[in-house]
Amino acid sequence: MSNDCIFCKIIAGEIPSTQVYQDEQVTAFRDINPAAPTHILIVPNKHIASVNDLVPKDEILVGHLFTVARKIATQEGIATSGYRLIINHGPDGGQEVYHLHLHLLGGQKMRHKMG
Ligand code: DGP
Repeated sequence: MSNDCIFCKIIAGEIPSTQVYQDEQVTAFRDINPAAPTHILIVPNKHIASVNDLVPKDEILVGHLFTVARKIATQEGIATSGYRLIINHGPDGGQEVYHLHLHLLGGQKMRHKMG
């Protein structure tokens, strides 16, 4: 846990969130500023600042983020209609919170392909 990380505090329950899933490796909660009817952030429970901080031993954890995303998409009823998974990295990628997170967006047709 990083003491000055907002997502670490959410994972620990020190800051409230609308949690939709948690297991030993990851936590998922609704984005405070949703960009789509379903907008959920899936985050590793251990503090990893960004994609650049991943090491080979994190590969199973990163794969788990995706299988949890698929599970939550089913729970949310958007698995068939479709959804978008996004990881922003660094200033040009638009990363605002430096705790690795996978955005799960759905419930509407996404307007932009990229950029
Ligand atoms: P990114 O730009 O990829 O770093 O996305 C960060 C997201 O985190 C952004 O969509 C808003 C969300 N967010 C920031 N602070 C909080 C918070 O305190 N609670 C929740 N639920 N979401 C937050």
